[in-house]
Amino acid sequence: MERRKVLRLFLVSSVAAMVAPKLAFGQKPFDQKLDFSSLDFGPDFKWGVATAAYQIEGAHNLDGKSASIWDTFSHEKGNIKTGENGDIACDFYHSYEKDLDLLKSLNMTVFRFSISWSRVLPNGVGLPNQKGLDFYHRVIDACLERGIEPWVTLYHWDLPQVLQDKGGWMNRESVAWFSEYAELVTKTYALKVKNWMVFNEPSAFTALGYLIGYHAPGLKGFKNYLPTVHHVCLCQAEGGRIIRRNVDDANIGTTFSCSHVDVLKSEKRDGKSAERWDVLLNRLFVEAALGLGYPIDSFPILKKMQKYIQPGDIANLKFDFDFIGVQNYTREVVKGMGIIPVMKGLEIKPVKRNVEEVTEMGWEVYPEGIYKIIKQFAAYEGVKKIIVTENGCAFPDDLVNGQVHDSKRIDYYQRYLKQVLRAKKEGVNIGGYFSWTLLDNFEWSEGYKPRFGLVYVDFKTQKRYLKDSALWFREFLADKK
Ligand code: GCO
Repeated sequence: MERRKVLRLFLVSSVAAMVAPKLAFGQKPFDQKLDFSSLDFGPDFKWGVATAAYQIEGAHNLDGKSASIWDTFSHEKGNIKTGENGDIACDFYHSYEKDLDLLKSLNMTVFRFSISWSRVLPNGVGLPNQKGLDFYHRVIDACLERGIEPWVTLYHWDLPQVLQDKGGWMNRESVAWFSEYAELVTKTYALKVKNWMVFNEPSAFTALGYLIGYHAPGLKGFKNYLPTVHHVCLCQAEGGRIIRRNVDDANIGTTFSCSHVDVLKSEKRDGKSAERWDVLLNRLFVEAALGLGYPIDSFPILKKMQKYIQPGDIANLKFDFDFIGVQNYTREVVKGMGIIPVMKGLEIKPVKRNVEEVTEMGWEVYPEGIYKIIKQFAAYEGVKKIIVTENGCAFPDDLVNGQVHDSKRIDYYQRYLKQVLRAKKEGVNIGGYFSWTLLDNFEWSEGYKPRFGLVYVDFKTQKRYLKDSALWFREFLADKK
């Protein structure tokens, strides 16, 4: 419940927990007839899953890897609701072949994963760790051997702790550090990996980690957030240029956590808050990449970023990405705070809403939201193609006789996919859809409790079990074979 709530300052939704309808013995949970099929998305549409290094790999200090800010943060008491950490996670470091076999069995052909910076550059810069580089060679080779495309995210939140000790993203030197990391990785895998993403959700990791302190490294305040935003925006574009230089025929994108923003009532101050929330969540990073600069008029506190901007920076924020990754789960509903601005320029008031359906994260199930946010991003002239690089849901899963009848998760996917297809049929150039996620994994400050996976992981035994939602995708994608 907390992550998005914290980020949007607590929108409270109190909903009686829905009890998943029990299935009659032997009834397939996906007999529901759909009025569309995977063929409607076209023969070139990419179907896959998204994952992240810290959330699945484990091997947190093995074979030369140094600590990331998430290793540090998850070991600090009180930061993780369940007191858990990613030391072992799904042990993907050792089980990657088995997990990629599972992915292939679902008729999916894309595996999106991130590289752990501190695994390949334990000092953050300088001497590479060959064992770390070799691990990702093994993962990429295992993908290719199975006819799966590796899609690599350069940065999914796990900054080397040694760099955070020098100020991390707040330090202007982070641009040089990130460039050195991107050079190493793109040159190492240039011949095997053609699909790249620079960042995963900059609006999330900058606000959660440097404004609100809910994620690693746990810092708060605009004095930490604003330099972080600017340096990350510089790296977003520089990372694109580095990939373009080092990888022939690269398909280069970057991903954005984004949600349609609605106002609770049509009061003037609600509209102002919705506009500011739309900037923080949806516009700030994509508009920088598109050469539109920073939307200061809609979020005046961004003026304070000026002192971190050096001559030539604004021009360097722009990069011509081949695709934009849209990552959507829910929608945001905001209400103005007329009396005491909660965070200076960000006046958002928690709203009590009785929503019909809410996931285990407390996020409203609002399928039309993915259609609306795709259309919002597609409306930018510079956006050439959209890939839904994350969409999925956490619901409580019961493992019974090796099966998980997760009908609510199947229903969620069917309804969200219908809205993605709606946008595509209206002419939006949508090139793919990646489920978040393959395996139940470490859900950041919520630990392992929220299960997003298509595959159930018994973390005591590390055994995997295909949920009904995985079986549904296998059948849904069988048409495409
Ligand atoms: C994100 C991250 C993922 C999350 C997923 C579920 O989008 O925040 O990319 O790491 O685990 O979104 O919250």
